[in-house]
Amino acid sequence: MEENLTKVLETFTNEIKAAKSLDDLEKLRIKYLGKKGEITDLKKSIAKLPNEEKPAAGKLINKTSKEIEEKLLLKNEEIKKALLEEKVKEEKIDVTAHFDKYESGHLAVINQTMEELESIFQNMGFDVVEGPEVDTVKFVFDDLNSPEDHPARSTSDTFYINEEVLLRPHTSSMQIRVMNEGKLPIKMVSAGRVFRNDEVDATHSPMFHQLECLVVDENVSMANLKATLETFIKEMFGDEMKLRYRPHHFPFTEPSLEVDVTCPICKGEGCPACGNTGWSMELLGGGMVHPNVLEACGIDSEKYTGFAFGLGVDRIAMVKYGLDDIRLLYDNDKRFMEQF
Ligand code: FA5
Repeated sequence: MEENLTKVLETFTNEIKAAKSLDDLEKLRIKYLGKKGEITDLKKSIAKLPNEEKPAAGKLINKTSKEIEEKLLLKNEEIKKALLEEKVKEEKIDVTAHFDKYESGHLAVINQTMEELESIFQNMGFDVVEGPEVDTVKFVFDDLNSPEDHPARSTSDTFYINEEVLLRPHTSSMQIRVMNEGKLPIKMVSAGRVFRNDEVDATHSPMFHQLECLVVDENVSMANLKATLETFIKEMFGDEMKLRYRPHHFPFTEPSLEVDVTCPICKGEGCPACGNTGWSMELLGGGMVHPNVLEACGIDSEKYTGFAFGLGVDRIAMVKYGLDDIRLLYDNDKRFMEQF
């Protein structure tokens, strides 16, 4: 019996060494410990032994059986560990591997500029207001003190939808909308698209953007207008930027002015881009709100005064980024857009 068991254990030890999979192990378990397994057979053969040999034989078989079970268990753990390691190796993420980047879009330069402007004015205590691009003749011209024969009213300058409704040619109609709300004092800005039948060139587009600014309160003066403009220009372009005021005429402000800034290309030295003047193109128009406009909105012009201005957002972006042609903002050229 002892000899038999030693042989069985020897063969088993060789076979388990060669086992590679859990399947192999299961086959070995059946071969040795299964119902018709070699150890089971030996156990059954005890019955045929003389009585005095039975206890020793039984003990020996149990010991060998236990040894086989332990070896199967150990090998089982070994194989499982190896399988897990293999799996981890296969699933390892190579963080240095090349992958195709998805291109993500971002705000267009105009919208970035508009947001920057709004944020500058918000920091100066202004409310940001939104209004419609399709507006009425009353708000765009009549209440803004525009004479019946003002050229801007003509169909060759402005896009009409019908006699009373049009695409706003400026954001100044927002002055009327806000003043009509009847809340004083007013300190607001409103930015958005405007439309004009202007011929396209380097500084004109038929659709462009303006930001309107309006302040109405007691004792508002031209000094407040200048201080606001100078603070905003420095916030937008830096301390070096200078302003130039030129007298102008608008029906809705008196006195009125236009503003240019230092040429962004030559920094005021004079160059072909600024026609050797050292000054940028015209950036904005403004002035003291005309008393007729205040009265049209039910505001006592004896008690209240105000200033207003409207600036060209596209031209602000051109100065900020040194662009020599407004069309760059609308061409949708990826090489241009990716730079912002
Ligand atoms: C006006 O539109 C007045 N509403 C501004 C104003 C508001 C004056 C409040 C007084 C009080 P103007 O037509 O000059 O003004 O236009 C204002 C700015 O819009 C210009 O200075 C310029 O920067 C820009 N602009 C005008 N036309 C175009 C265009 N076709 N393309 C691009 N920008 C333009």
